[in-house]
Amino acid sequence: MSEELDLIERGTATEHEYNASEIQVLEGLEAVRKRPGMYIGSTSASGLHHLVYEIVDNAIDEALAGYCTEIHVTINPGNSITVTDNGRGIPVDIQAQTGKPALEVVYTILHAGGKFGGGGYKVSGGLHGVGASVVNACSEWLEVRVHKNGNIYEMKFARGKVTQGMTIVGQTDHTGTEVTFQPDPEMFEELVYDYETLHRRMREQAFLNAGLKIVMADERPGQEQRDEMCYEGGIREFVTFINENKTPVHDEVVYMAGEKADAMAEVALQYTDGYSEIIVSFANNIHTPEGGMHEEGFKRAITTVLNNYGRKMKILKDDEKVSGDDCREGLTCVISVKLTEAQFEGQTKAKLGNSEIRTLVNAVVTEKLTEFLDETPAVGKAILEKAMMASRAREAARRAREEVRRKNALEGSSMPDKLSDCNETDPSLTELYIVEGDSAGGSAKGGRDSRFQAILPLWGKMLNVEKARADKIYGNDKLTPVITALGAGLGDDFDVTKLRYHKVVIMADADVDGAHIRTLLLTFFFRFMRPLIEEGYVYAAVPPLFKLTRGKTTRLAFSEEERDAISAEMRGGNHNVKVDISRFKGLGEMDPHELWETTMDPTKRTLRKITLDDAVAADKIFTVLMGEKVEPRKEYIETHAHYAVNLDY
Ligand code: 1YM
Repeated sequence: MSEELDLIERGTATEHEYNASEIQVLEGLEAVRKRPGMYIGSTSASGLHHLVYEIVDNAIDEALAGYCTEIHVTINPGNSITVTDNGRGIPVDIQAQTGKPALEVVYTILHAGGKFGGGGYKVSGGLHGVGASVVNACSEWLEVRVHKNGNIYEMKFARGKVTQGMTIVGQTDHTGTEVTFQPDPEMFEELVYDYETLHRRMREQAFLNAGLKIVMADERPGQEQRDEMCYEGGIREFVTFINENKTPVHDEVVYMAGEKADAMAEVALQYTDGYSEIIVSFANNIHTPEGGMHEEGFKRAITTVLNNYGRKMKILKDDEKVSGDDCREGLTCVISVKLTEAQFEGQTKAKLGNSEIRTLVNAVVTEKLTEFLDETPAVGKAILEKAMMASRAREAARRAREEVRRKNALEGSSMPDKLSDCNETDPSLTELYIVEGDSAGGSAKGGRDSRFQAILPLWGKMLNVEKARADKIYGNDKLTPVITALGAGLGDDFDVTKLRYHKVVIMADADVDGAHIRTLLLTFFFRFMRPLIEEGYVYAAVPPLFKLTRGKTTRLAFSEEERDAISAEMRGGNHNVKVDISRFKGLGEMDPHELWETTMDPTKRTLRKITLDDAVAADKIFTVLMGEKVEPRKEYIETHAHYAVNLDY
């Protein structure tokens, strides 16, 4: 929930002047319709999916309060959503202040929420039930049915307004809440739900709430599918899931938990033989991709514990140390904390600010991890040796880097030979096209606008970086030109502010080889220059697949569906008209002018921004696509052929 919403709530919800304040609060629902972005982030796909999370959050709150064990989320034909739970059911009694059923208040008054019952942690961003009215305001229609007191109570709304007051429509032998809503086409640019997006989120919530059963279903014709998720092991199983295709250093996931005052923390971790670090953290079940105090507490603890253990076991000499980064190489860790007054900070309010949580997590991890290492010395030794290897590799990388710097300084010219740079030097205006193959590179060089577009061709077999450390990357003849051209360093020293181009465009063919080179480059960026992706500087060029010509008219199509649609359109219902269709075989086949016109001209081209809204999913995909295990890769490519080509998350 946004700050503005908070202001509206605090400024108006005074109890003595209820009527006056109610009017202002009701204006608030109008405010949601006027500026939906303030409440659900955006009106694009992300806002559309956010509606589901708001309703599900209410059901999860009910589970946390100890009354609900099962939640169903269904995408209906027509892209409406139904969420049901088997909790107590939203209260239906008449609220003294308003003279209206609590159910109506929850769905029509912005900020209306119940006081949180004892026994659980008050979770979610705000008060229990806050999101319900926001979802209602954003829905063309919404229907809610409550099973309670032996009755089924029903209420209907359209665009936030009551269209059917609360009515008993039948009898029931259980309790629970069922909500169905249709996102308002007047408000959303995107109206089609993505099953995978919802499924990922529901799976995450199932991991975070051990024992809670969540059933996801798609009932749209031709897309029927269903997933049942219930993890008795909670975040332990989350770690196992993330490491599914990796090779663990120790069999068991280490689990640690503790609480103090009104806060609790749990941490699950497992080391793998890989080099990447994955820490996924949550506060009150809300993902905190920017980290914060819980992650800080964890990092401090693990560094101290491993150094102390190493010294105690005489694995580390007296003056020897392993750094924090060394201690986290190959580590997969899930941190979940619950606290009463979570403070969210940072650019996207995705960073936990409560400093008392740092102390708690630090204490829990220090105690429990020390205990674990003492009890399982073989694992302790393996983890410590891994950290020492990381330390040595870091030292080697530093030397390799110095060597590259020294060489550059001696040879004078620092930019790679293959780079055709642009004239502009302000990075916010420039673009680097990384192009597959010398011939496509030639066309791109001929077709570009050299004022602001630079071209770097890549060719031949690239290093698979999945199993490489930074020291192997320096000096690699395929990757060094990329690093040098970008100018922002690598790994620990990557400094995004030194980036020489603010658009880095990967231009590869729309075939298997193209997908391969795109995947390799993205893996490289993901592992060694992650801020480049996180801050939205990486794009994939989208070259057209077909050219359609009728007389003097030429049009381009980017998919087979589009080809068929355009072809029908060009014929205009006339079967005798001839439309000539040719397929672009590859970028290298286009002449410079064609390449500029179709793929590089900023006023006409399509660029796909590579985003990283789910680092866990990205990590899994890269591990599978680039890792050593062949079976999962085959399986992945067979079931996700489409994703393997379109690696945009
Ligand atoms: C499918 C969505 O909203 N479930 C739900 C919501 C509530 C309760 C139970 C509930 C809460 C309380 C007491 C309480 C809500 N109640 C309110 C309010 N599922 C879904 N299940 N009894 C029932 O918090 O004390 C808001 S949400 F405000 F009316 F209490």
